[in-house]
Amino acid sequence: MTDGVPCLLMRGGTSKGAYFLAADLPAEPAARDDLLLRIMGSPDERQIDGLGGAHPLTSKVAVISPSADPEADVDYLFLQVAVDRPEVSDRQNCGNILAGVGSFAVERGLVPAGEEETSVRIRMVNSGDRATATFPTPGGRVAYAGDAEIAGVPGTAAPVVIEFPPGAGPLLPTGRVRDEIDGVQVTCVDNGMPTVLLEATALKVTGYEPPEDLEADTALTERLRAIRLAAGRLMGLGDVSDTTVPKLTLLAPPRAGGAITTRTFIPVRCHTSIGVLGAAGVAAGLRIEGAVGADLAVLGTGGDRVRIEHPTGFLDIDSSLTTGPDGLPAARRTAVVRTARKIFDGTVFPRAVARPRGGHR
Ligand code: NQM
Repeated sequence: MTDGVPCLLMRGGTSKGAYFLAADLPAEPAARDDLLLRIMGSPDERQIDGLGGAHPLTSKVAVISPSADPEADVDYLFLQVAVDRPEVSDRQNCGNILAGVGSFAVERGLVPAGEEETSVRIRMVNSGDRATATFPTPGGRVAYAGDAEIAGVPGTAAPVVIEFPPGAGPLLPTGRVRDEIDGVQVTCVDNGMPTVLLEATALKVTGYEPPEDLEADTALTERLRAIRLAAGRLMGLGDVSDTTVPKLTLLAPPRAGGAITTRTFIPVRCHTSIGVLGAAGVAAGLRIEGAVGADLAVLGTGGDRVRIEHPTGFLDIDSSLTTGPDGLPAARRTAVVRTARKIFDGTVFPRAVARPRGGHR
């Protein structure tokens, strides 16, 4: 690996990550993860010796390969590289990094570009769910410049429209609309990302605080940690003490014309905006009668569209529900507009494997 690894660095939605062809990485997960830690500069809170940006939202990896699934063009495996711990996790998916997967597939020749726009059918390996990303490819080349604006990203860029067909798993993983944990009412929802919905005031905060104030509130973060561990078990995820799911979203009434205000813990840092699939869970939750937050929400008459307010603006997501065979609410359709941008395409050189100290005199 001293010759380096082909890598495309992209912003996907409000996240940034290193995108690789699976064939350019070791097939064996332990060897792959060791290499990715050395590429991203982990473990180190500044990630000074690698590509990582010293925050979970900028320490992400996409591994992409042609799909054997007849209903997909490519397989997308998302890997979260921890910043200050030597850990690489495949336990969660990422709908923001997903926004760059179709463009990457065209850039690397896995999918031919259309003359005007291209749709890429993606199998999301982490969850087994599917998505279709459609983006402009005038003259057969990916266009990154455009007029679409998303909160949390300066300027405008070409739109990437992502459609999510209903996933295979239940929308309400505990089988109930509400649960009570530690005296707090919660709704556990999974519309592509296991998420626990809570009312901010039930935790003695307003839900309008800046992320750094919430992160600094140790009474709150301790309480959330305990609730998350219990919710993980209720959701059938087992012991989640070392995993990044479920996420926790604090809900408060909207303040800027949207449907709801959110503050999302992912799960230790507080998101500066909100994840795409996390938002899909919130949007679905607000449509479920009796769910936590449903009575705080202002759902307009704009069809499927739900505007989720977050610390740096809002995310518009289309969400509609149906009733599943078990009589519980189930997702019918979820769709979102994101943008993505190729930042560099080149060769990344990983940090060398650490040698034991003191061998030479
Ligand atoms: O929920 C952050 C992000 C995400 C995940 C996180 C995401 C999603 O904003 O689909 O995109 O929740 O860890 O990139």
